Formats: sequence, C-alpha cells, structure tokens
Amino acid sequence: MSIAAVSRRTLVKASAATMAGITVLRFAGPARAFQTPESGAVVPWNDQLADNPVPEVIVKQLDWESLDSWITPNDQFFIIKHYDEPTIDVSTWALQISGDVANPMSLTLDDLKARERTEVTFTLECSGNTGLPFFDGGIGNAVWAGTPLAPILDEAGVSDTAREIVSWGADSGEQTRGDSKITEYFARSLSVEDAMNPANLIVYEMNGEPLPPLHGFPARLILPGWYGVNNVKWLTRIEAIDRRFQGFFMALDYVSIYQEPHGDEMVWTFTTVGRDRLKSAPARVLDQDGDYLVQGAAWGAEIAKVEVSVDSGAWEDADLTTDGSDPLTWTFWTYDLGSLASGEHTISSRAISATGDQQPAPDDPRLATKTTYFESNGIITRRFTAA
Ligand SMILES: Nc1nc2c(c(=O)[nH]1)N[C@H]1C(S)=C(S)[C@@H](COP(=O)(O)O)O[C@H]1N2
Ligand SMILES: [Mo]
Repeated sequence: MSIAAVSRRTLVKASAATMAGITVLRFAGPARAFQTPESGAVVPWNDQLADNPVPEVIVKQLDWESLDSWITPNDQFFIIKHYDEPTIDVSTWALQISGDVANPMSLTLDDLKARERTEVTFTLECSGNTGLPFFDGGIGNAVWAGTPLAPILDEAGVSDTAREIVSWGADSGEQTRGDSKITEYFARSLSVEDAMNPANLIVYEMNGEPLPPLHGFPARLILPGWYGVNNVKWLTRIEAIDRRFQGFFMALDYVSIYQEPHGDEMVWTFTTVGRDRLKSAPARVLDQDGDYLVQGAAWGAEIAKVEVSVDSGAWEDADLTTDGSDPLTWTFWTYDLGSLASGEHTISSRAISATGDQQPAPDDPRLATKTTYFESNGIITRRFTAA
C-alpha cells in the first residue's frame, strides 16, 4: 500500500473521530495501550545501555522498560539535535519557500495554521537507533498536525529544472570541510518527486500541543515513512534547486556504507539514510508470580506477524495487541513465556511484513558488512534473569 493511500485512510479515521467528538480518545488511547496485567513486575534487562557520551546530541531516549502507552507522551519522546538549540522569535519567524520556484512565498505560523489541517499518527525512529551501545530509545509514536507540503510547493510553482527540495533548519554549527572550518546550517534534501508525496506535512502540533521547542517549534517537516533525520526541525527555508544537495548531513553524516555483491566482487556502496526499515524489539519482561510475559513493538511496514525466540529456540508467534495494518505506526505485541528455569535467558523478536519481508538477522550481508551504525534494523536479542 502506498504511503499516500495510508495517509488518506488515516485522515478519514481522524475526521470521523473528530465529528463524533472523541478526539481526546486518540491521545489517551486506552484501547491502544498494552493490555498490561494488573500484577507483574518489570524484570530489568541485564544488557542495560552504556553511558551516553553525547548527551547534548542524544538529549532524551524512550525508556523501553516503562513503555505502557501506544502514543508516546511529549515529555517521554526522544530528542536528537546535532547543534545547539536555535533561538527563534515566532513574532518575526516566517518559512521561506524559495529557489527555483515561480512564486517565492513567506509563510508565518498563522499562515501555516490557516491552511488545510492534516493529522498523521507516525512512529518516528532515528536511523542511528540500536546501532550504538548507548542508544536504543530513539523512537516514539505521536499524532502530528500541520499542513501538507505539496500544495505549498504547487503554489510556489517548482520549476521544471528543479531536481531537489532542500529543507533548512535554524540550527547551525561548525564543520570541517577539507582545510576549512565553516558554519553550516542543518539541512536535508529530497527529490522533487519524494517531496511532492501528499503525506508530507509541515507540522506545528505534536499530540495536540504546540510543537515543543526541542521538537522543532514553530514548524518541522514530518515525512511519514522516512527515518528521523529527514524530518527537519526548526524550519526556516524550503528551497528548490537544480542540482543535488551535498550538505554535511546528506553526504558525510547519515550515510550507510556497506558492501554489495556484484558478480564475484563485493563492492562498497554509499547511500544516504532514507525510508524506515522493517524492525521490532522486545520492550520489557513482566514477572507475574513466576509466569513471564514479554511485550514489544514492531514497525517500519505493515506488520503481519511478529515471532519470538527464547534462548535461541524455535520461532513462535507473538500476539499482536494493536492493529498492524498501518505501516506508519508501530504495532505492539506480547508473548507468554510461562514459567522459566531460574537463571539468565535471551529473547529475540523478528517482524514479518504484510508483503512477506522478514526483519533481517544480524548476519544479513548488508548489515554484516555495514561500517556505519545507521539503518541497523537487524534482529535484536535481549537478556534477563528469571528468579
Ligand atoms: N534542524 C534539525 N532537524 C533535525 C535534527 C537536527 O539536529 N536539526 N535532527 C534530526 C534527527 S537525526 C532526528 S532522529 C529527528 C529527531 O526528532 P525529535 O528530536 O523530535 O525526536 O530530528 C531530525 N531533524
Ligand atoms: Mo537521527
């Protein structure tokens, strides 16, 4: 199913809920929480995260062991920022639509709010998530509200010679390029075709609140289906250009480097971080008077099935506890472990999509040869101790 089709369906659902006056339910979402048993103590993972050496970049992470809500509340939502938080005065702020366009535009926050309003529930994941020993909580699921990007680009009249749309943030920092030190703004680009996807939003609300400062106030991109880095925060300028953009976060950082077989040769290849990949993770284990239960999440595609392997045993089906049909949102699952011999155990999970794709094992060639930590969607195994 195309992202565009999904976005239309999500829209219909959202407006039906609004008409019935139950908008609030989408945020509280008791039906979408884990069916957490009343009893049951969280069994801490033995493989806890290493100390975070970059707290100014990875500012906040999801805590899997306390995960109990399908919608991630704003104060628990992960935060990644590569430069210092920019200071933005919303009374003078306006988003520029510029470059290779017939009618450059300047849109204030009120202008954006006056346009068509669209909501999307989207699970945002940082492409670096689970690729580093101190980072496994770079994911969260929120209801984002804003206005579609495509009609704005249409009004601006992107010229036929334009190849890419570059989105610029207000945050900047020093980068070394060759022998020079330069000040560079955060920016990412998309092909014109990808930018025109009707699902893409310029977002000013998160879970019914104004976009919080660290999540990109006054406005950010939300590109449903794309890894975090593409969702540019603190937007200042959306620009059409007639060549390919090679900013630091496009060409040097957030690049996956891995080997691909070509005939007998393994050839190194380089691709900038793109769309979300099929993935799952065990979230937490609960001890219910000696009976164990594992809860987890799966995302990155329409989820048909999640399987669990205990102590490297056979793969068994987990129960999906939320609807797996929306590829834009994570699906929650549980699996009954029953009673367990006392001592350490391992749990692995793997997601299977509606089109039959399977979350890759860590020895999948693309993952095994990859030298950068981005787009690490291999099967995750965690350890805990049963009493
Ligand atoms: N302007 C700007 N946008 C940005 C970033 C940034 O550093 N500056 N980080 C990106 C990355 S790598 C991720 S994973 C997401 C994180 O969004 P969040 O902090 O709202 O969770 O924002 C993206 N957008
Ligand atoms: Mo990221």
